[in-house]
Amino acid sequence: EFTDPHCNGKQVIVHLFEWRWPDIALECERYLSKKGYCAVQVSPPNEHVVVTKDYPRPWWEVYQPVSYKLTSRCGNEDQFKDMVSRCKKVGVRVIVDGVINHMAGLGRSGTGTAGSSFNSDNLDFPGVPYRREHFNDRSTCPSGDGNVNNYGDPNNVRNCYLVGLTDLNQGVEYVRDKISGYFNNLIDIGVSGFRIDAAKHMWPADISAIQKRVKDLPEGGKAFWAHEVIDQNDGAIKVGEYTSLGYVTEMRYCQKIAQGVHNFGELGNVVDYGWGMTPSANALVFVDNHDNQRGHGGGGNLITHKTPRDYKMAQAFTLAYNYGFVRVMSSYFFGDDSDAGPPDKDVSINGDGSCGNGWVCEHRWAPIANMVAFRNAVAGTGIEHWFDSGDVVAFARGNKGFFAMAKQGNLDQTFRTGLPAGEYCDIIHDCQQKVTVDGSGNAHVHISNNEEPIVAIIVGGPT
Ligand code: QV4
Ligand code: CA
Repeated sequence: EFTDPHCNGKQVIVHLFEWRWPDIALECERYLSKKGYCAVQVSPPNEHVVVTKDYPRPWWEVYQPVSYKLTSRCGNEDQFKDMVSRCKKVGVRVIVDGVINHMAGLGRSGTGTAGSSFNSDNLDFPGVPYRREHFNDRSTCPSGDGNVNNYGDPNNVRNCYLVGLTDLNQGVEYVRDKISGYFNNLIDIGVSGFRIDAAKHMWPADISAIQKRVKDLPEGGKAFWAHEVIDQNDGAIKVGEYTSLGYVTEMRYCQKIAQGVHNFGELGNVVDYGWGMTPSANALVFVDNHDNQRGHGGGGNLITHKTPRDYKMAQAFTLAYNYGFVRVMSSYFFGDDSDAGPPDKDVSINGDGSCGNGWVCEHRWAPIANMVAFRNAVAGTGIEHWFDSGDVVAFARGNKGFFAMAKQGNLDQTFRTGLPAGEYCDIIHDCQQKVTVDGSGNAHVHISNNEEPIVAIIVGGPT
């Protein structure tokens, strides 16, 4: 019942990280709807702290809530409502990043982005209002300094303060009501689902109790839920504790796809259930996310937009493969400064469709954007005709699509595609080359040694 983000079969969501609401509304209308994206995950829309001390406006200030009023660094309530309705009108759903594990961090006080006063050290958030009795205290947190510091102990992970963030007690009825009230307000506005921030730091039973108070969508059916649970086989908490509540983030995939792109011989094992990876039907899958691309949340060896050729291969493969529900990351440039906030400028669109003003827009890179149609077209099919030579990987998705990738480029090879005979457009290169499938389902594939050494064709695609 949690498996459908109400997208009429569309299979891919995009995270427009720290985009402002007017830019997202435009992007839904001018791009996401046309490329077949199902939904956009937006940054937390609720009131948060304004960090200026030590660092001017870091990106992570939006993860320190002050209230559930809808004015954030991304825009005000009217802009938020306008975005949701304009996206929905063109068939793109909005998924909100729900920060409900905690409020602002210790040591912070003053006024939030919507004008509410607050004082973290006094556990006082009048904009909700939350008071001391709504937070976890040391009686249930087994940690010397009150912070999460022992991932081997669920009580420590869930009842203590994550990096000093004042930890709400979701076991309290009043807290459940406030959080579900916030979500219900968003559903009334037209929001279709939630990414639950720091779900690992909340008890699954408490999340479930909150979900039960959240209304169905006006169009029918339950909201889409994706729980952020970082499980790298390195602690007591497992993604499996959350799969009955919705999708769970599968962080191990980030490592696996990076290994696979570095050595194509590993791509056949990119999903390793023996390693504890979550079943496909429960997995929210991505090449990187806003945390690990800048070394937060465990970081690790992964691929980001900073190595575009590898990134295109990783993301295109992920969209072609049949594991999980895919979220595409869309970033802004940040150089070596991992605290740097988003550009203080609109998302501008260049003549060639790429973005300017510091926005990366991976979701517009052709091998990524055009593979959204591929994944939509092949939904429900399996992997067939797998070929893997160490430098080359190719496979079909049922008799609906065929995908090939050559690490060094310079490929001229005949493959079984399993597709009906005909002439198909290579969607990776906007139809600059065609692929002819013969009567026995074979096709000769040419890949040059360029920035996107990939070919993909689909039944029913552009001709
Ligand atoms: C500092 C000290 C602490 C001290 C505290 C209080 O480091 O030791 O206790 O002050 O005095 C920021 C700062 C951090 C600061 C904290 C509190 O980086 O140094 O603590 O604020 O003021 C993002 C960032 C965090 C940021 C946080 C809140 O990643 O760096 O903390 O926002 O602004 C784990 C979790 C996982 C989490 C991941 C990052 O299991 O749930 O770490 N991922 C999600 C989000 C992530 C976000 C949060 C959770 C918190 O994806 O972006 O953290 O909402 O793996
Ligand atoms: Ca908690």
